[in-house]
Amino acid sequence: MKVSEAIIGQANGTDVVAYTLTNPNGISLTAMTYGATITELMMPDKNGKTENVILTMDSLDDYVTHRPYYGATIGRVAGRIAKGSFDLDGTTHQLVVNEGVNQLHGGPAGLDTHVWDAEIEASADEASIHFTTIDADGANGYPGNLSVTVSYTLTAENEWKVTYRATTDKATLFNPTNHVYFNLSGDINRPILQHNLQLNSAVFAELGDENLPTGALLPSEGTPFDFRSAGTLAVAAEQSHPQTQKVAGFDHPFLLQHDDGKPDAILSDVESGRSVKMYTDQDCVVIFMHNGSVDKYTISGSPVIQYAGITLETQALPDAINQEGFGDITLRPDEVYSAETIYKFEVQD
Ligand code: G6D
Repeated sequence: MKVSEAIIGQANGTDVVAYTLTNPNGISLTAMTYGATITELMMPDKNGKTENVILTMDSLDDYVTHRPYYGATIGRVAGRIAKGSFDLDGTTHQLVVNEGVNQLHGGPAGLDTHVWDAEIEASADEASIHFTTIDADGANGYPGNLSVTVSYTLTAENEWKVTYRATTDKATLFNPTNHVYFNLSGDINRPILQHNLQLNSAVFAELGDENLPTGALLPSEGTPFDFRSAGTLAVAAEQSHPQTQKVAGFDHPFLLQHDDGKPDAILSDVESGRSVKMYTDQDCVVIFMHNGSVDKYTISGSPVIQYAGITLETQALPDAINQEGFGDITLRPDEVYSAETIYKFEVQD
């Protein structure tokens, strides 16, 4: 495995380093210390043409200025926390809110705004970037000094492994994810509506006001949310279902069934022959179809189109701390948080 690195600028007064890992099959992954963000995933198509298959901003400054979350490590808590408030061990905590009265993606100074430290580990079969950061007690309103390691590993089997490990000195919350957007066509101006999705999920979480979960977990049978058999994403965007109409597609958590050995999700693009199989130990995957942009910006001189990419954000269900039956996202001093998601890239003729 080949490894290279370069300083690409500064953020928070600190040099930002980008690392590129390349495997023997022509797949390369680039990730930077700002936000422990994956910024490029180059892979061949069925004709051997190598292109970037994720959404990438033009510059580090654009990531800092616009905070698009593209490829970023999100935390302490992915998604929304209603009113930025939660009770833990008899204490009510008020977080710093950054979307109306709610907190989104860990708040205004979330983990995606950190410049992380990084170490490289490489062997013949794989190479890893181990990103580490400390989120201080009280940051964005969260209790506890949180120590986080996120590792990106590229293997000779064409897998991108994302593993998290975290500890805290006080009871806190932790529910991270990676906010990578895939566009397997390699062309950011080709919407992902013709991508195929197969998802091992029979239940999705209903969204209410302010895109907060209502707490209802609904069966996907007979709705645009049922991708147990592969189908095109256009179905979701064009179907007249109240939940897809609400957000012009998906912005929803899907509960995963985890059948041993089967991918939890398969995203594919027939024209390029590219596909990515997703395997995770997390309860759910939030799928957002870039239905709208979080800010006004251009990439290669053009505004980003609707449906320019699709996320597969593996995590616990959003707002779990405030929703009965959504899982436990507390992390305590005597615990070590660990999670893993694997994206395996393939090309079919
Ligand atoms: C919007 O509601 C969506 C989120 O799910 C997404 O993560 C964000 O845009 C980038 O707020």
